[in-house]
Amino acid sequence: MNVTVQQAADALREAGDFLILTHKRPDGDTTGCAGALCRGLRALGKTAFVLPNPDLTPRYGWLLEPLAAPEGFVPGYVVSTDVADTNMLPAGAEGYAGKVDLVIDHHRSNPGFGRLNLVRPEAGGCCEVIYDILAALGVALTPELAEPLYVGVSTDTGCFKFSNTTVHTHEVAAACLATGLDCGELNRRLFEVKRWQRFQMERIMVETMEFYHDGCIAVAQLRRADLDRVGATTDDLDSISGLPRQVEGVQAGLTLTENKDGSVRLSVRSTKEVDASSVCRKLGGGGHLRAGGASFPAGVGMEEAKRRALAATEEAYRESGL
Ligand SMILES: [Mn+2]
Repeated sequence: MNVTVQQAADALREAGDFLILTHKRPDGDTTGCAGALCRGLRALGKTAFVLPNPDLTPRYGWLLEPLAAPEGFVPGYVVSTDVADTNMLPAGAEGYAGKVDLVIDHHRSNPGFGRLNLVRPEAGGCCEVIYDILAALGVALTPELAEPLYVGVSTDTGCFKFSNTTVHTHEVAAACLATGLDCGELNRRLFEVKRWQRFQMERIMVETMEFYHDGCIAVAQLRRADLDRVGATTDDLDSISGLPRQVEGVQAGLTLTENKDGSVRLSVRSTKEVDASSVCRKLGGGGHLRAGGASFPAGVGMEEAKRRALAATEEAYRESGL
């Protein structure tokens, strides 16, 4: 059942013993959402925890580590935040697939896998929806709530520069700044400072980049051997898939990353001419209009993954008549 912000807030007010779920390969938005919602519910006197996510890295781990559910915690109410579908639940959370009481999300491909579903595709960051729910619950914004909310809205909008940035995104950011949040320092940590390993991976992406469809499609490859040689971590790859789209003329930037287990991850970043989510859906994935992802199992290999990703992108071009 689809619900409004008010109905979601009412359901949360009635319930207790909350467990909050984040998605696979957690980003700033899902960790920001879970961190802010957990702290907001605690401010109401509720018991609330975030389910530990084994994919969590130091980049965003600091937002959730103090909120981790203790072993054996039996939840009374399960909420997922920024999780597009049950196949995006991380290892250890699969058992909750049919047991999510409230889905809070902003992915247009979300099928509504919860008992209650609040999915708002127009929200730049899912944290904007969390902000509205906390407001409906009457939770006052404090610096400790503002920090995760700001991390979510800023990272999901590329620091307020992607096309998903709205008036509401800025309203949420303004409310966060009003609590005294040091956005300059946070932005520097989130968007400016990079490890040297990251710079080397960007160089490798540039070297591997190939162009198709009259320069409208760019494909970059991050091979496991290169990642290992450079010593790049998951955090060094955060948002790196935005790079191919920065090349002038590119409308669909495809980044293929070889995982440790041999599977290949595809990230698509697009301009207004290409629906990234429709490209990824053809490959069993999903996402947003301008950002999507899909995975190829081990055994497919980089070359075949590239061929399939290109074919899906060309098909999306044919469908749109461009
Ligand atoms: Mn998000």
